[in-house]
Amino acid sequence: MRTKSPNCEPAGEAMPSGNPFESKSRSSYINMKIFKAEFAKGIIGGDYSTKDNLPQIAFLGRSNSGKSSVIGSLTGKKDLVRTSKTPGATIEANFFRINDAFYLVDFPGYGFAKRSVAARNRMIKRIFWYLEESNVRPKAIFLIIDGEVGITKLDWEMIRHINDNKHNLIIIANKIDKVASTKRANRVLEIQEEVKEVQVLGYSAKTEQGKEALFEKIESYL
Ligand SMILES: Nc1nc2c(ncn2[C@@H]2O[C@H](COP(=O)(O)OP(=O)(O)O)[C@@H](O)[C@H]2O)c(=O)[nH]1
Ligand SMILES: [Mg+2]
Repeated sequence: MRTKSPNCEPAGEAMPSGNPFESKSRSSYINMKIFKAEFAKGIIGGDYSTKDNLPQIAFLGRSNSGKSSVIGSLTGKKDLVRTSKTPGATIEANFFRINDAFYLVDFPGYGFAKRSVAARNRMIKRIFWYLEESNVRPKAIFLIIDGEVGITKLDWEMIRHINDNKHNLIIIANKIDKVASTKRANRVLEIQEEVKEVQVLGYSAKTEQGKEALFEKIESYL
């Protein structure tokens, strides 16, 4: 899966070194390539198993935080992962099989304000159930937040629940392009200080800043 490439330019704008967008092992020139990405299944019920039992990486987050966009930017197939013009519309967890080697699982968002309270609670319960007792445990959970907005009350609840159930957790501060370029690195560090031991990666599904570091992080759990 690891491909050495002399052309592995970091995505996005150049940043000063020692910033949270840079991968930790740049010298290795690791650049995971996604050469195959296909929709495998969408589920509303609780069966997270797949026939091939390949490892799963879960993408969770509030509605509209950019889960689908992040997966679309990683796979380079924006059409594969439908991003919603009507946020909060997706209720399926969608499985994308990558390189015939692992799955990225795009979860329905939680906390969508325009849903009824009952519907919101149902969704949150469903995600809690997944974290506690799903038949397949993900190798890691990438919690997508809006990097400009920061961690919301519901995100905190989710973070606590993810930690209580001893999952590997990484927070993706997405939409970082909305923060002025001079303030981006600091914004990510601010969020990092809030969550202490959980790692935070800055990201933009729009400009693909942070893509290399995110690839590496995903790969480290496979
Ligand atoms: N500026 C900006 N907009 C983004 C980014 N990621 C997603 N969006 C937008 O945010 C909205 C919600 O994205 P979507 O991927 O559907 O969110 P989801 O509900 O979490 O799957 C869409 O209008 C996206 O175009 C990003 O990195 N930067
Ligand atoms: Mg989505």
